[in-house]
Amino acid sequence: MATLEIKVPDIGDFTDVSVIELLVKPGDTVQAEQSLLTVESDKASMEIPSSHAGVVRQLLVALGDKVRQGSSLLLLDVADEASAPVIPVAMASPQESGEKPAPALAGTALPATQTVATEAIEVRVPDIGDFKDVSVIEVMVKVGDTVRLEQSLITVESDKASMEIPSNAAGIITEVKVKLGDKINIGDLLAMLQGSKTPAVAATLLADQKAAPVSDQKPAPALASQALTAPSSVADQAPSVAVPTHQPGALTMGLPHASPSVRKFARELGVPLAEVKGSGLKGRIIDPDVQSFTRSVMSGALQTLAIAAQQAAKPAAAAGTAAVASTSAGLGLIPWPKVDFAKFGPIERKELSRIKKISAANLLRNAILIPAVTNHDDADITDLEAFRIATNQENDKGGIKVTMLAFLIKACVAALKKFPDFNSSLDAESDNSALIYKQYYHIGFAADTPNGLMVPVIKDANKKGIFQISLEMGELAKKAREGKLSPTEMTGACFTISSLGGIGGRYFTPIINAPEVAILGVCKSTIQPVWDGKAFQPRLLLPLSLTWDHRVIDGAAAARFNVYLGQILGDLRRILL
Ligand code: CAO
Repeated sequence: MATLEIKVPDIGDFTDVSVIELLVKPGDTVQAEQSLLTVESDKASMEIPSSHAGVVRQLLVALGDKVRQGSSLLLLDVADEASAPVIPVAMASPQESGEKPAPALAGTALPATQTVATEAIEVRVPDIGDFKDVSVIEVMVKVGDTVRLEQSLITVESDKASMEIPSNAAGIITEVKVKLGDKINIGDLLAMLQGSKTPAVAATLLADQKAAPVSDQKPAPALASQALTAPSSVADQAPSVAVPTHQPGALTMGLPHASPSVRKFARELGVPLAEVKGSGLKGRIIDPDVQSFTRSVMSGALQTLAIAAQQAAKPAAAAGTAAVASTSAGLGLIPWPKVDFAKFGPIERKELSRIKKISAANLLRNAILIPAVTNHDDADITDLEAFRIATNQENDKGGIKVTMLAFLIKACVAALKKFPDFNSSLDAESDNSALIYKQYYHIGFAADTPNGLMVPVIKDANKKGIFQISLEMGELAKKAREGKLSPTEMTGACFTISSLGGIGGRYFTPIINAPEVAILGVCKSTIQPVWDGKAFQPRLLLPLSLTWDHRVIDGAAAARFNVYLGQILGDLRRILL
């Protein structure tokens, strides 16, 4: 075991870039090329990969630190034989680049025509820490694929994180023992492969596979035929391969090269990574690549919708429209205007924050793909606000401030219980042909942060009181503003509330946070004259804007939901009924 100091590699023109995301922590097992952290300059963000596989001993940077090429990032415990530099995926061959071959491989390259023994190897789930019964969400290899040592075979996901499981050997996959949706644990058999666990042999085997496409369905022909004709001089008559000496060359792996977080992001958007062009280091696919892919698909979808609308409106001209469309990149919309704003006055260009870029892709998808309708209503919160103020005056529970949003969360839980369709999601696995009803009540709330909009989630809001919800909300909102929310704290919501009440405004049309089916927008309460049958009374009215997915919810149900919500907020005792 050796401890290596992992440093920032050559990152081009980036100097003194800020660390905006730490993707690993002490104790984590990382693979070579796995992203360790994300840095952001005023121009772009990029993930910094590990040059080695190993276990993180200590982080040497914190969020907000500035780093540049050569800055120390972390200490990594690596196996002795792994402490030599790793050959990066898809690197240029040493001959082409003029570099020396990586020492470990150069020093152990086998002589020409040496026979190398391969064996049938079981690839099992290694120690993956606290993860139990995690779901297989991606199988990255198939029978016949050639894999290298430490290459990711599958991705698993728990409710906390996703992780890629690497191969403990190099060779050709002969059997894949898991499929999508399987639950796996440490020690489970993942795959069988014909190959070697010895790094030197493994590397040499792989070096010889340059000509064999790794994603080929059949076993790589060269290897297969050599296995048949090779002298059976190896114990157990194991197939053996005559391996001519090769410098390690460009290993063109058939898999898209992306970190688990990027894979997860792509899956959420339904983006096929294989079709995305990576702009990161060594062609690595990074978040902005997924976003721009989504944008291009979405603009295509919009343009197709526009064509459909044109054709519906002008049936006679439809053929002509389609013909024009097909000549302009197959689509009918005029392009987004490109304006040289500087012609009209001084300007300044500022890159969008990473969060803004991510939410942009999500918002665009949700705005386009959900047939959303918004109902506006008012709730009379005169008594509730008086009760809230009185409670805050009495409150001796460590200075917890009871907020209107905490009452709204409780009221929404009651409404979700009464109208379960609002607590459902379309089953994307079956092409939206079923609804999944959730029996838990996790409520997201939009928080405005310097970096953009974030949605922390109050878990099990049905089991919590107003004080606890107020306290948690305060903590989560603070974390959101400081950029310290963990993925767990931002996932799993059934329904979201977006409150602009502290700021102002009357009504707005919030965008549903897919795969949720509704969202409640709340604006500033104002005193309004309300007719009580005899006279106008000054009442405090809270404007509510409920946006709902018309595929799941009907207008009448939405109106009832809002009315019920108003009744609860008008008299919280109704929750007890
Ligand atoms: N009507 C009138 N006043 C309200 C109100 C309402 N509906 N809701 C809150 N207020 C008042 C509170 O009484 C409080 O006033 P005081 O400081 O005088 O007590 C003030 O506004 C701040 O309220 P709060 O501390 O209770 O905070 P909050 O619960 O309203 O908001 C949070 C917390 C995190 C939701 C908020 O800070 C925030 O980020 N809101 C923006 C959300 C957003 O951006 N939504 C848009 C998403 S779509 O782009």
